[in-house]
This record gives sequence, C-alpha cells and structure tokens, in this order.
Amino acid sequence: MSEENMNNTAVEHEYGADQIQILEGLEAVRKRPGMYIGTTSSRGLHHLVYEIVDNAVDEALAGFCDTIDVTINEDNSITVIDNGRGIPVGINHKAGIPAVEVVFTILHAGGKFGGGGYKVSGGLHGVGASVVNALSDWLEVKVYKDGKIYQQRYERGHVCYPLKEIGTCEKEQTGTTVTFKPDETIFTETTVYEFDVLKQRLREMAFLTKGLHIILRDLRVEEDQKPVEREFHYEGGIKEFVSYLNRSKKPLYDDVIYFEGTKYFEVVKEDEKVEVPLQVEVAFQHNDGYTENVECFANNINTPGGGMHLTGFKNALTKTFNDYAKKNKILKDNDASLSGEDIREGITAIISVKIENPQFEGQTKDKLGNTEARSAVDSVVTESLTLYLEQNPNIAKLICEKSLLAQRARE
Ligand code: 1YM
Repeated sequence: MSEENMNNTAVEHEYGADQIQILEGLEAVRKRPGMYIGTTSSRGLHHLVYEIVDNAVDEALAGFCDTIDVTINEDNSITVIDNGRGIPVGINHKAGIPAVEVVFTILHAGGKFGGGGYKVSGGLHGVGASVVNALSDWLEVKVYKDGKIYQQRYERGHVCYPLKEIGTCEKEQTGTTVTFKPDETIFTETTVYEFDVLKQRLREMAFLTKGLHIILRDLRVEEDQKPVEREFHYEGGIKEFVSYLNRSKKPLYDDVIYFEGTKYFEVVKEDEKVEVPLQVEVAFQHNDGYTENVECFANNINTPGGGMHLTGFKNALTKTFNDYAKKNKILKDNDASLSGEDIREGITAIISVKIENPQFEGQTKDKLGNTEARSAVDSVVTESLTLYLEQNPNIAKLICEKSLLAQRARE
C-alpha cells in the first residue's frame, strides 16, 4: 500500500494482517464486479451513484439530513453532498482505523457497525461505499464534523494517505461529501453518465422519502451555458408519486387515498427477543382507464416482481371493498363478490415498506419474500381503509360502481 507524504511522493508502508484482508476484499470486487453491482454496463455505472446516495438517504431517514446534492462533473466524476452528521471519524476499535476509512475500504461495512440503527435504504445489492471505492479510479471523501473538515483519498480502493484534517468550518456545518470517478478499465462499455437516468431514480427516491430535497446538477455544458439543474422535493411523498403517475389521466375522484402505519414483529437477536418495526405506506387513486398500475418498494428498492407487501395490499383491498359493498347493499346477498381485478381496474398505487431484513427472492431478486410484510400491509390497509370508506361514502360508491362495471364486463 502506498501513502502520500507532504511532497505528494508515495512512501511504502507496513502491511498489517487487517490491511491485507481489506485489500483482498476490494481486490475481489475489482476481479468480479458483476457479483457486487450486477453488471459493468451503463446500468452498473449509474448504480455506483445510487450506492453513495443510499447512505445519504439513510441519514435522512434517521432524521439528520434534509438535502442531498448530486453533481455530474465535467469529467463524468460524480459528487454527492449531504448535510447529515458526517460519517464518524473516530477510530473504530475493531479495525484500528477511522470509521470513515472502514466505510470505504472494508467490504460489507454497513450502518450496523456504527452502532446506530439498521441500514434502511440500499441498492439492489446493498453493498455500499466500499464497492464504489473499489470500482473507482479515485474517490475522495470529506467529512464536516465538530467544526473540522476531514479528508481522505483512495485510488482503485487503495488509501492514498491517512485521514487528515484539512481545515475548519462552522460547528453547525456538518455533512459528508463524496466525489468519485468510475474506473474506465472496469466500465469498459461507457463511463458517461446520463442525466435522465439519474433524474428518474433520484426523483423516485425523493418521492419515497417525503420532505427530502434532492438536487441533480450537470456541469457538462458549453462554456457559456448555465449548468442544468433539477430539484426534487415532495412534502406529500408517495401521495404525490401517485398524482405524478396519474398526471395525464382522468382521476375518478380528487383525493389520493393514503395510509401509513408501523407494525412490530418479534425476532430473536443474540438469544434475546426484540421487537423490530415494519413501516408501511400505501397511496392510491383510481382513474377512468382500465389498466392497473401498482408499484411496490421495499427499503426504497423497486420490487417489480411484487411479493408479500403486494399480496397484503391486494388481499386487504379485495376483502375491505367486498365487506363495504355488502354492508351498504351495493352488493346483494346473492350477488357474486367483486374480484381483486375488478376493484383494481384503473388503479394507480404505490406500496412502500421499510423492513429490517428484507429478503429479495426469485430469479432476478425483485420480489419481497418476508411474510411479516404481508400481514403488516394487510392490517394497516384493512384498518385504515375500513374507516376511510365509512367517512368518504361518495368515493367509496364511485370505486364500487367502477368495480361493478368491470365485473359485468368480465361476465
Ligand atoms: C454522500 C454520502 O455517506 N452520509 C453519511 C453516512 C453515515 C453517517 C452519516 C452516520 C451514520 C451513523 C452515525 C450511524 C455513515 N456512517 C457509517 C458508520 N453520504 C454519507 N452520513 N453518524 C453518521 O449509522 O450510527 C456508515 S454510513 F458506519 F461509520 F457509522
């Protein structure tokens, strides 16, 4: 491992057992990048950004950060800035190096080891900052914390110099800045970022994290041009996501129906029973069309294959509408029940769960397997929707009538 001294010349430094392990870890990522980010195509290139942004989103979900700023620099390097607490800089006693260095150089070091909560958001593979570091030509991290600015640089995963203090800042100014340049020898297809691809995903992340500001900026413009900039901020979260998806449709009613709730599940951790939370958010609105558009997320990750959260939603919707329709004589005793498809005709819905140990299943790992997500979504939707329909009979009637029409068309 080489280390830069003040004259910027590399000096060799001793290998400890831990450091050898670290290098082997990141070397494994460079040897088989596909195992960690799925692909080294354009998709994998963009995935690097999401991995770094995910850490900032976790900080936002923990309640310490409200703005994330993403810049595509002129040279196709990426800078991500957040105004959270700043990655801890103190020595991690197990590794013997600053925590921030652990985050960028040890494989699979997640939020857990920092002693805080669990990692909530996470890319498809949830591998984190060290993988981005391993696959970058260079990466620089700056931490603003306790009135000081710290910095460290890595090249292809190797530490260039020990974490150093490079200046001071206002005590109130805290946060993390990461700049990285993807390695062209790994991303052989392309190292050019597409603004629209990042825009799409960052907008989605902003919808999924209500209140969070995400700014995307592109500095690759002609000299006399202003940078292209977009800001995403939705106080309404997934409720606004549904309005956005229905933007060119004719809604059946004005309201976007929104429910949230947290259910607790018992798990055994280190021989002790503990209660872990499972957060559920659901938003939906029918339009006058016939297609069903239900999108599901687990820890901000899209699960196009559906899974337990989707099953819980469908079960609750079918059961609650049938109960309501029977109770209010919209369906007579001898009438056939409304099918799930009938009720979901023309629906636009977002289901979002935050869960401690998401199990992604299926060939493409795009399906949520946790059965506790089914019961949590089912009970949150059943309880809230029953009440909502009682309190909004006009909307209830509109949806029931549309479902009856669908039923008749089907028959
Ligand atoms: C631009 C990327 O990584 N932000 C970030 C990361 C962390 C924290 C804050 C943080 C976490 C905790 C405590 C905790 C991380 N820390 C760690 C670890 N932005 C970005 N902002 N204090 C600060 O989880 O307890 C991993 S990520 F492990 F070092 F704590």
